Amino acid sequence: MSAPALKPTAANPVKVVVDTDTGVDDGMGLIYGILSPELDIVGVTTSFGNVDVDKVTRNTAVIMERLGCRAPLAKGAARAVGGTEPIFNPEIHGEDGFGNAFLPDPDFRDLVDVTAAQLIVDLADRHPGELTWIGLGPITNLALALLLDPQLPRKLPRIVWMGGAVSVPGNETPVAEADAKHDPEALALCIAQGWEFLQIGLDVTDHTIFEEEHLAAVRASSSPAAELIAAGVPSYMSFYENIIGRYSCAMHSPLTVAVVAHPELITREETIPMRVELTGTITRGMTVGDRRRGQKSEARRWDRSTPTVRVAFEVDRPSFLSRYIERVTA
Ligand SMILES: [Ca+2]
Repeated sequence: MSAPALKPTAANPVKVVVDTDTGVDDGMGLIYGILSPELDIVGVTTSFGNVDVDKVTRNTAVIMERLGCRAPLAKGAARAVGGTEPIFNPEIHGEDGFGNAFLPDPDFRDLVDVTAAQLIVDLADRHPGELTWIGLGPITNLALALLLDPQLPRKLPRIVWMGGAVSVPGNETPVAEADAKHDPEALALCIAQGWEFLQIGLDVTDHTIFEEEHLAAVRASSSPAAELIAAGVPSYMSFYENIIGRYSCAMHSPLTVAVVAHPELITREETIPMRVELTGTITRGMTVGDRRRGQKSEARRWDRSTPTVRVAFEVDRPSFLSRYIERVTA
């Protein structure tokens, strides 16, 4: 199923549902989404992932309330549809899931009494053919929404998901990216739907880096967004410093939100057949894209029914980072 390419503008924004496991970088992504006039956030849903779903929902509500986002917020999955036990990462995202900022409790003023999966189905019914689903964590809620409504792909045309690693190593294991590893069965189900599915994986996000100069710019601003980021990001940067030797962090989720607002940020992408490793003893959760050239032989080609996914391989990093800093410090 192919949907027309989007060119969102402030006058003609794209309607989005943001599904998040906030999470420092996810919070930074949600912040960018709320501040972007090219995006009309019609719903926010939460998932387990970086930390448990209660902490995620709390962090998400804090950000929405501080920035005046009045979209309905629904709490989602606490664990994988595939039954995998969740593994949380407080050493990366903090005990509170937002960089040990321990921000005051939100009011949960827009928390609705339906599950994330139900809210996704309801919003797709309310806006048929119009929504883009932006996933910043495990893809569990989308898989659950599909199980509630198998017609969902006809109503919800576009999926943009942060996760996977096709041409680079994983981060949770040598080959698996964390969000893919959290719920590989959900990912396999979702990519099999024939959706227009854009994957923003470690291929591009690991090289899109928030540096000390960006933190300095954020600290120099007193905007509500900058204050949130300045509270959450330093401990996340310290975690990366231990890994890559630089006080900095990867902008996984912010980049994913930004390419929906500004599709031209993607400068190279390929549409490739993709499979998710479900049974490997050391490779479970790996996103295996077939990038072989010249595989004309039927015997060596993957089955034609293999789902294809658009995978971003290069982005305009300077433009993204300057837009990000400009918007959150304004
Ligand atoms: Ca995430």
